[in-house]
Amino acid sequence: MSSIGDTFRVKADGRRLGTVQDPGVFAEGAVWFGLEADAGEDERREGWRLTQLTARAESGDSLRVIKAPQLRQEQSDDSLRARAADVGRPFDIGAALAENPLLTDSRYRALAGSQFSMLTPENAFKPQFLHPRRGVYDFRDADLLVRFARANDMKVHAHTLVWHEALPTWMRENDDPEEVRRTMLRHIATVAGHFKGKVAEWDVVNEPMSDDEKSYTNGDRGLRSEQSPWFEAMGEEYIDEAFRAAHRADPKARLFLNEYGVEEEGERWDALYDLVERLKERGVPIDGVGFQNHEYAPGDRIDPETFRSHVRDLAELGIQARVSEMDVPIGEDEEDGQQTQADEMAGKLRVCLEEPNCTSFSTWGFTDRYGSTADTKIYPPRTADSLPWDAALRPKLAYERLLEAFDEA
Ligand code: 9MR
Repeated sequence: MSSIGDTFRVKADGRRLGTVQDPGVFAEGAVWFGLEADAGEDERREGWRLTQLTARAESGDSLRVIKAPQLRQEQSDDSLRARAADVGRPFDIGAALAENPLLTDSRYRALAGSQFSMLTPENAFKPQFLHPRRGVYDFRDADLLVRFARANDMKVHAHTLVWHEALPTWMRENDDPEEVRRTMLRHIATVAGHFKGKVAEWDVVNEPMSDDEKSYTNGDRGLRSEQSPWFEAMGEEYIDEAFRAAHRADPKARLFLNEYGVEEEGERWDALYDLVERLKERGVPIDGVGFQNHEYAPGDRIDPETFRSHVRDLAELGIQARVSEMDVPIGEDEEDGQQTQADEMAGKLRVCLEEPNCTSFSTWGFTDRYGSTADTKIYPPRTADSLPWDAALRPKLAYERLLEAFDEA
């Protein structure tokens, strides 16, 4: 890879593969090497081991090895978190954060530590990364995020203990129900135990509701079945067991169930509500429900009042709510899209601020520079446009509207 002006040239085995726009990777005059040795969840591979890495300076330049950067960031009165601190009750403003930009991009780091009072690890707490082989745990990236939070007085909303995605291959391989149950319980005990006292909240169960029409009529009560090894092995009871195990491991952590597509009316929301009601009846220690609020398509834009009615329904059950992963792509029409994005985000924040059982508002990332809605499968890759800061880390209209929503509260 070579960098010429604001362009990268990529070569492999002497062949030119193409060029990509440099979003400022070398702006700080430093290069960070990152290597992924995990075989991922798709393929059965043994993985590999790096034994040597050589860096060489060309034509008389010198090389210096940099250790991890300073984690503590300067605070400012003019920030989302300063506004959230003035709400008059505990209320957190958060974003999903990733360890790589946190280490390598000082402007990302500065905004992350000064604008938010809460962080959700975007990927680092997922079983795929924390528990790559049976009984082998790797907490390094996750611990870095916890240290960053601590250095900046931020809470950690940990994500996630039990999900049907982001699993290491070995976790999917077993189909003895008793073994699957033991795996889940051991994973929760070890992971929630490791972070005991260091995280404020957990998404204990992520996305348990089904996308398949049939699940709402065939007796599965709207729960995701075949894709989930946990449901396959234990039925609905996996949810009870997961919450009980998380509570045993970290009794002070607030425990959430996190879901998408339940902001709107419909059988998905009804089924989720019924599930929470059953959990409460059975004495399961669930504290709250996260509404992800991904608005990937125009049809995902749900009237804030509908969302409010769901938050209130949960209040009656003694359950908290939060906006957990909001992002709103702006689409084709730039100007219109910016406005819509700002209105959608501020509308949900306003409701959350007005409903006493709504405890936090988080976006999924905060800058388009590292947004999860980027399309890297096409060439040239398309950057995300769904978050309150743009790819150059400039605040967008959405950021201004979020600040205003706090001021009106
Ligand atoms: O943003 C995350 C992306 O980097 C991961 O590849 C993906 C699979 O683990 O998960 C994304 O985050 C998801 C979150 O964990 C759960 N709700 C939907 C989020 C966006 O896809």
